[in-house]
Amino acid sequence: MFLRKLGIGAALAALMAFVAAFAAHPAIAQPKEWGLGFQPPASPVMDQIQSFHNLLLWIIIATCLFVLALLVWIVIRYRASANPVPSKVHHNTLLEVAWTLIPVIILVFIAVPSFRLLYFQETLPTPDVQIKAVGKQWFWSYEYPGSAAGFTFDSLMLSDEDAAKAGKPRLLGVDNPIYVPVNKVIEVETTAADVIHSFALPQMGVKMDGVPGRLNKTWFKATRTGVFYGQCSELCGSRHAFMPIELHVVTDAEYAAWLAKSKAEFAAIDNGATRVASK
Ligand SMILES: [Cu+2]
Repeated sequence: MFLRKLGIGAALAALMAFVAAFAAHPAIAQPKEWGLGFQPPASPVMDQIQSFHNLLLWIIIATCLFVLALLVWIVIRYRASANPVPSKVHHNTLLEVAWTLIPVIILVFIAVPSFRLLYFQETLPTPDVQIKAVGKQWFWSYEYPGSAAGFTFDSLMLSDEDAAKAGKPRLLGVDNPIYVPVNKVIEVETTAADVIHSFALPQMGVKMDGVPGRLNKTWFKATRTGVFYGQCSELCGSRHAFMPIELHVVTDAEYAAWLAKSKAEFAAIDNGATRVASK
């Protein structure tokens, strides 16, 4: 009895430690060991993706439990020893209508929030900032277009030693991160120079293929400041796993400072010449 109590106590303590670990890091911006579920969302789209995921999870759990219960019931109730003479009955109109209609109703119930989310993701609001991400084997090039601040730069993964020195996570930290202002609509144009890549930032709910010769568009609005990591999510060759994305979400003032610094550092090679500058 005492041991049992101790076991429950230990389990409770472990659970509380687990919850506390989560609570202590409400804005973990990268994958972590023993992580379960999504990283904490940081954009309205990801918020909705997560609630839709949670809704689906309950539907899936209920469906699995129902099917499991049916299986267990049939295996026990109709086993050979308990039911030596099997029934030869087949076709039951009511049952057949039910097992067709009920799944249809479940699917329609899922379709409504699913389409609503799809429209929300696919309808681009008027952007405050535009970024172009060009996938290359195996790094990202970014363009910040516009006649006032047009510039472009490459962003490569840091080596293990450099990442450790910079205090960045291994395989995720890059030499030149991208910066965006918080609470602003960021439009991301994606394309690629060689093979298909995919620009993915889990906490922003962004995953968009970069296809050579094509320009895809997606958007996000970061709801809090911080550093967020993503990775190329389309198998693009031997170093596919080593072209991470490092995003810094900062305040307007910090963004303006970074923009001025980067313009000087990376030189204005775009300068509005390759595209119509936004007014
Ligand atoms: Cu890639």
